Amino acid sequence: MADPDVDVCVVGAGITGIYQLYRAREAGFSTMVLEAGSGVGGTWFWNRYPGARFDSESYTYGYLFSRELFEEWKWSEHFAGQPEIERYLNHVVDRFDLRGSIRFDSRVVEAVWDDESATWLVTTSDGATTRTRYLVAATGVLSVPFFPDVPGREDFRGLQLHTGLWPAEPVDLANKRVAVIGTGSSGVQVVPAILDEVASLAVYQRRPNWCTPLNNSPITPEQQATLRADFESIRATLNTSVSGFLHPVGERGFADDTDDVRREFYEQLWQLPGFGKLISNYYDVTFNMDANTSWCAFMAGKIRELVHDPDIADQLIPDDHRYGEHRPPFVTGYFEAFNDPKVSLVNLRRTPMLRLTETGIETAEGVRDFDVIVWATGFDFGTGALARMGIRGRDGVALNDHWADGPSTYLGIQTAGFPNFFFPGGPHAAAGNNPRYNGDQVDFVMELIVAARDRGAATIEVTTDAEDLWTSKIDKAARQPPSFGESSYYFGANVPGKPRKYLLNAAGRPKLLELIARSRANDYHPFLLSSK
Ligand code: NA7
Repeated sequence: MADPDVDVCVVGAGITGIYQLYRAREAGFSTMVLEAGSGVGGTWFWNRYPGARFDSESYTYGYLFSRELFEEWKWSEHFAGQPEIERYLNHVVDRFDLRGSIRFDSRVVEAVWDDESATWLVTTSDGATTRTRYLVAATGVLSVPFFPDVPGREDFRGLQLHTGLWPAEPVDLANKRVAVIGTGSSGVQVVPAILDEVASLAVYQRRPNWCTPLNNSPITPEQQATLRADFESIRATLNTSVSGFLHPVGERGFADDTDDVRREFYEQLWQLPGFGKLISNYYDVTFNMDANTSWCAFMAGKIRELVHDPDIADQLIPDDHRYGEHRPPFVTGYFEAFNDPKVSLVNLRRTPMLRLTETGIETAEGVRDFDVIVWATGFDFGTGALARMGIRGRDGVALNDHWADGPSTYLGIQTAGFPNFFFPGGPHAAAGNNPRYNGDQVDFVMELIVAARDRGAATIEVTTDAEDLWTSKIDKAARQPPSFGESSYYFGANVPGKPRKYLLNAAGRPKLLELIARSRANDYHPFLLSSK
């Protein structure tokens, strides 16, 4: 019978994978991480486009498992940029001596369960194999860049870049004619960041999003001191809050205030950092249509103030979805960029994109020439990476067949028929500040693996009944406000042919924590820990 090379094989050295490695090593398991990139960081390794930065507060996104780490790392800004994030993750890996357990440039192409030995055989693109007792895919939800199928993409003779695959070496955009396609969180970050450099910038927008100011600022020495002093209370809040943020949840409803008070409240919200505008808003802003319409009217007014050309302003205001129906991006100088004569807006709903040519982009209005085209067109969200790993469970069943109609899971942690396989931070995971929620899942995965070791069990596998129940609960909850809308990528709507199935955890973090506690109290039911 084949013996495993390692106890735990983690795929991906992003935020979740690094934490999984740390916890598995701490628990005394031999552990190896297979990482496709040449460095650590995952999403924060690949998304190195100009302007890439957190829109969760830096100190709420970083790790909380070590007070010393929290105290010694001084984030420079409330919302750190990508280079600082990458430095932080490298610091963590070196500080806890984790680098030696990570094999870089190793993309997993196949992972096959062997019933006989109760192990997974994992193959990477270089042909190397690793046999492991437990396989943990920490492959993230935003890790497979999506390119729309626009005819002629291979004809364009200039440079094409995707925000999610930005090269490590500097890209010279000086005096270049640049097109940015897509106006999600990435597109709206990249536009103002490259504006000064480029000769001209055309923004190809299909649907505008409800963008609000990020309101970033440096962290002052006084704030640094307060953060350190408040570590325990910050950690306690982040470990229990529904969203995984520090922003207090709004307690007043829309009907509690008069128009005048609302206006003043909206002005205060507009000045709040990041997700404060959503979390500290009226508690009913996402599901009371009067509240939503009122807040949207306020934001539309702000956009009209910021953008000088009224026609452009109108086109930047969403008209097809309520606030909170799509993931709201946060911006710094995005709307103002449209006041620069170098910047133009191409409204793809008025003039659809037809094809790329050798020199540029052709729409219904003709061809515009470019030196560089930036695809800010998002990701195959949630299941993209898992679908490309060649995973086969019991009886050779492919994960892609098991999930042909979209993912089915228990707690976003396991799926039936795939023993000893976990995917914290994957489909049915975070509906909030990702590292917090994903960390809850990693902690529970470790607890299960330790329990299996303690009782000499060879396999951990969730029951089909539990998976069906949880998945139907998620699917049902996902179709009721205040969930994201079915036209968002959270339902896979951005990738043609992908099943429309909810990819986050609509039941929320409290439910996840409740069911984890219940499982712990019931001898880990509905996970079966078996000798084989
Ligand atoms: P998103 O948020 O998925 O945004 C992708 C953008 O690309 C969005 O504006 C799309 O327009 C646009 N898009 C997609 N396909 C096309 C085509 N065919 N033509 C024109 N425009 C297109 O990805 P991001 O990278 O910005 O952000 C991902 C996450 O990173 C974000 O949610 C945060 O969690 C951080 P559409 O809205 O579909 O009309």
